[in-house]
Amino acid sequence: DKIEAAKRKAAYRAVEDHFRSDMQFVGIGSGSTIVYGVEAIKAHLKAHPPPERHMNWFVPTGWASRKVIEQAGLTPIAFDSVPSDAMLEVAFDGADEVDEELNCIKGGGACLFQEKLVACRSKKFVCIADYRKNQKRLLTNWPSIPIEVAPIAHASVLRELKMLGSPDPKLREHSLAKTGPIQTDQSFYIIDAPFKTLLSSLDVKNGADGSGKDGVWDVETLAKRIKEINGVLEVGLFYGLNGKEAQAVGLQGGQKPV
Ligand code: DER
Repeated sequence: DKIEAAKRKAAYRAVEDHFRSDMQFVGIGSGSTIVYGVEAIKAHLKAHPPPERHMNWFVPTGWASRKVIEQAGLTPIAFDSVPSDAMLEVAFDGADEVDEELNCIKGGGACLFQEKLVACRSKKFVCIADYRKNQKRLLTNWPSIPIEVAPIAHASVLRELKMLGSPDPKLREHSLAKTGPIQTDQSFYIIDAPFKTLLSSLDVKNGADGSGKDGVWDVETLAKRIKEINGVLEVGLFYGLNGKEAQAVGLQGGQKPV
């Protein structure tokens, strides 16, 4: 259908523009869009075989991501098995929402901790997102910020988030498959915290105040404040820039998250 076609087109374009067969370490994100990204990488390797004896290693961002790599017949390598002095040439991943500066909300799939770990260890982070994700500001369409927290701290993190202006932060429960909260690949919990639409750094440059007055924040300030809360492992806000490129088939481009 239209959305799947858009995801596939964005994925093939992202791989065409940013993947080369001679790359050694490539990060693979989580979610449904990245499946098309892996399919495109597989096709690329078939059409452009790597040099003799060259090894392409793919770094997953969680259990599901590893399965996608294996099912495509590609070779996974655990993040902590990559030589410590090596950077990944590129990481491909999806997002739940992307703003005009390519800041992202991530964590819809509860994999944000390893996704940010892999993205930040890559020379380039390529976000593959179809037109639905593309908004002027974050929290326009996607309702809340996913946050990974230590189970023992979840109640105190909820309280702190309310003090930062989140009207109704919630532990992510699995309505169908499991009673009680979902657990991540780190056996942590996810809190989804709604906030007012997040200002971009462009808004701030134009004089808007994102310091949290009346619950209005800019992406970077809020991400840092949430990350500082005791018990928070990671926040599903990817921000920072190093060049960007918006494609007709959907947003994808180089972005260095902080
Ligand atoms: O959790 C994430 O950040 C994922 O990238 C995910 O939310 C994107 O999922 P989708 O590609 O299925 O929309």
